[in-house]
Amino acid sequence: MPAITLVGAQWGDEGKGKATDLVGDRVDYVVRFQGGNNAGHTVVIGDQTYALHLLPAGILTPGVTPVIANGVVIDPGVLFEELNGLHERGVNTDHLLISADAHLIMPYHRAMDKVTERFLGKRRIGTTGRGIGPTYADKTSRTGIRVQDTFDSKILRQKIELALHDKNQILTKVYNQRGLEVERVLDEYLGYAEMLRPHVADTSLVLNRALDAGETVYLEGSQGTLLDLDHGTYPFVTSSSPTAGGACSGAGIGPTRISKVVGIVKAYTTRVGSGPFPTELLDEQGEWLRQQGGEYGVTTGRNRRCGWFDAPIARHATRVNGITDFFLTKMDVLTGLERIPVCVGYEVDGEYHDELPMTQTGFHHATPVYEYLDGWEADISRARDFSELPKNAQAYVRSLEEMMGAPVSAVSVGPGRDQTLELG
Ligand code: 2SA
Ligand code: GDP
Ligand code: MG
Repeated sequence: MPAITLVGAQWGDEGKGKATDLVGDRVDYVVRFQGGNNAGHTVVIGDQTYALHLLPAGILTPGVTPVIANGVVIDPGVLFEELNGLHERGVNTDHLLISADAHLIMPYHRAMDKVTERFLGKRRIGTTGRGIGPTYADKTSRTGIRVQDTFDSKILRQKIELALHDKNQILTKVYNQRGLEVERVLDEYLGYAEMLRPHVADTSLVLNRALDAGETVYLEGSQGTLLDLDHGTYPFVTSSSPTAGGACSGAGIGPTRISKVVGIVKAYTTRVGSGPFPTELLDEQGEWLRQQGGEYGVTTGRNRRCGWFDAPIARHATRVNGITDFFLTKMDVLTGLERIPVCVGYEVDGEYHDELPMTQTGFHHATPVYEYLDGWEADISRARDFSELPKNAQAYVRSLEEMMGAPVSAVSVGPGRDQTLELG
């Protein structure tokens, strides 16, 4: 059996938590392969709502093995807090597997994230402040600290000493902050070792063996394509690779294992954090979308920026991920609009573009060119079959499908499990 990847096709928050939860009983492993506790994935099961940050949404489905793979960055304090929170709600978390190779978010990473954002002022990225960027930066500089390092106090001490030698200079001399003490950081992280140990495994080996044995592995992306370090709106991106290629390196499986790449896309667009957003609505229409859609950050509580659907962005996602089909969410949010603008291309410095401009400057200058699709009045949140949607809602889905360049296999009309329409 194959591996299936779920990737956000926009700027995140498309509904990955819901989509992952839905496939839970059809898969054996659910794997987080990048990012960390910057993510906020919401799962609604009956009258219970869960907000997952670091743990894969599959942890909520009995029988599924949840995996935090090598590409993820782990803040151990947050990990155990999240595990305890679920445990208190009766969720069994004992079977969680964590890669020995995953990097750890350290206190100085969180501190660096905050001070650099403060320093950037108006030019800030708008990060979640969780230390994600500095942790991946250390990984790339080969000065990162991995889960397995907590098992060797000598190595851990050496690595923390080396890291703090630099980080304390920067924190104290450049940013006028208090430095961190080696002993305190060392004690804290050695303290995590015994709690981590029962979960730690060679997750790449586990997943490859599972695939060989015919089991299904589901790779749960976080953030989205336009936040990808390479394929997003750099520098206004996260520091990992939330695209399908990132799923392979972040989980340690080969691309030939992946048989399906599901793109998850909202019927409109949102973004949280800074950076270009051509269809953004800065007026009461944007506020209306925010309220109708409940568009507030699951991790930070920040207002999400809202705008109309942007087809060139979705096409870009189809291409860079090799999306085989789309899960289209939040259709219910658009109910009540007479006409719905959809961005089909951009005007950039007097020139028409039907794909993303090649440069960031071009994207910053992009003005959306809209086509207007007819809206619908009837409440669609109770629809249980595509044929029950008003004609104009069906036509909206079909138009998006054509513009995105891959078929829509499911439409979501509300946060609940049953508010999902599967298309043949
Ligand atoms: P970071 O913290 O270094 O990853 O921030 C870099 C950019 O990535 C964006 N980012 C996100 N965008 C959407 N949703 C995310 N998760 C939370 C949610 C966000 C929240 O589910 O609502 O609560 O604010 C997420 N995580 C990172 C971030 O906004 C920066 O633009
Ligand atoms: P994720 O990061 O991609 O998992 O998405 P978030 O959880 O950050 O944000 C999606 C929000 O929309 C959550 O509150 C979901 O419960 C909710 N949601 C998901 N699908 C739908 C839908 O079709 N309609 C509505 N109204 N809400 C939805
Ligand atoms: Mg989210």
